[in-house]
Amino acid sequence: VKNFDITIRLLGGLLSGYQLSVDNRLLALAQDLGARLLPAFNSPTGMPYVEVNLKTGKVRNPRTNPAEVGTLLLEFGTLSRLTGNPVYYDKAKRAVVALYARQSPLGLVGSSINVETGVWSDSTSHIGGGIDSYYEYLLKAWLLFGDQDCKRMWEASARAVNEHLSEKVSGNFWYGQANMYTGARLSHHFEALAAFYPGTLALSGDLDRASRLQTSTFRMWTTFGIEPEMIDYRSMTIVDDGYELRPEIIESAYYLHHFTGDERYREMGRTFLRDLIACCRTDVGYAALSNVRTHTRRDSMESYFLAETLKYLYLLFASPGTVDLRNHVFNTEAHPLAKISRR
Ligand code: DMJ
Repeated sequence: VKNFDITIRLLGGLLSGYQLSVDNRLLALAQDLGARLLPAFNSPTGMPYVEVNLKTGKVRNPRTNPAEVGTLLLEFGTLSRLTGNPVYYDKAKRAVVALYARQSPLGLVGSSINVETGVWSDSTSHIGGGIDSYYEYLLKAWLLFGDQDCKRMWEASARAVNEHLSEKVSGNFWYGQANMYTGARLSHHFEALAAFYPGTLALSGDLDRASRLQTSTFRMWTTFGIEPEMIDYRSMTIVDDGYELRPEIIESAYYLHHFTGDERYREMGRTFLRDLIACCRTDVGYAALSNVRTHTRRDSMESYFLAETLKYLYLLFASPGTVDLRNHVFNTEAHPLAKISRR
């Protein structure tokens, strides 16, 4: 299995389910799964291999990315707190520290790294898919566990990202692609996956950048009637014309509404819901689109549509206290995890 996907979807789901139900069978399953995933971390750098065999512990695929290395600490850390066994927290923390130690002097990370050599094989820096939730988890690990190392890593990373990746184009605020060593701008693409960032910025207290970026991403949605997978924000043209039923822009609207109470984020939510129903609804579910221009549908619906897209849409309109964000964080698959004190 892929360590990253199984961790954020299944381990996160089991842990969240356990905390909500206090059904010990879920914690037992989480512990069994966590122990079977641990061999993934047995690399020379401590960063996990992409794949691990749950029966044999055999690992493969040393070429990974920051998201797959850095999006494990909420789940493995919660497992440690619930079981009293520090090994899960320690392995996941060591991995993210090993990655952070390999950032460039500018404070940026690249798109692809080898867990055996620690060498970057792609030095393109951005906040989109493959890097995105690395930043999200630095912030959230500080919020959930009070981890001061994660606080420092988040603050330094957010500064570098703002300095080298953000730009203003025709009055709109965006984040694009740059070389991690030189800061040279490589492209001006914004993908649907990167629309998580206003939510993360809002959670960190940076409501100014959060609201400006959300205004831009909402424009990305409304310009095309639904959100393309990737645009060039200088020309406002489509680079990738699919729509994968993604949650990120809705997730960010939820956080922004939660922290500001501004009704315009619920207005955005009405637009998202209206367009989802018009473009994607079928008799048996909601379909991803292969083309946002023609509304051509794929015969597919990813599980995150239920776990995240609909959940954040619901939460956007639910009463603000439905999930208490002072005591919970959502993992990157929208499973709420509760703060727990160390045993
Ligand atoms: C989800 O699996 C997670 O949100 C992940 O962090 C990014 N990709 C999908 C949703 O788009």
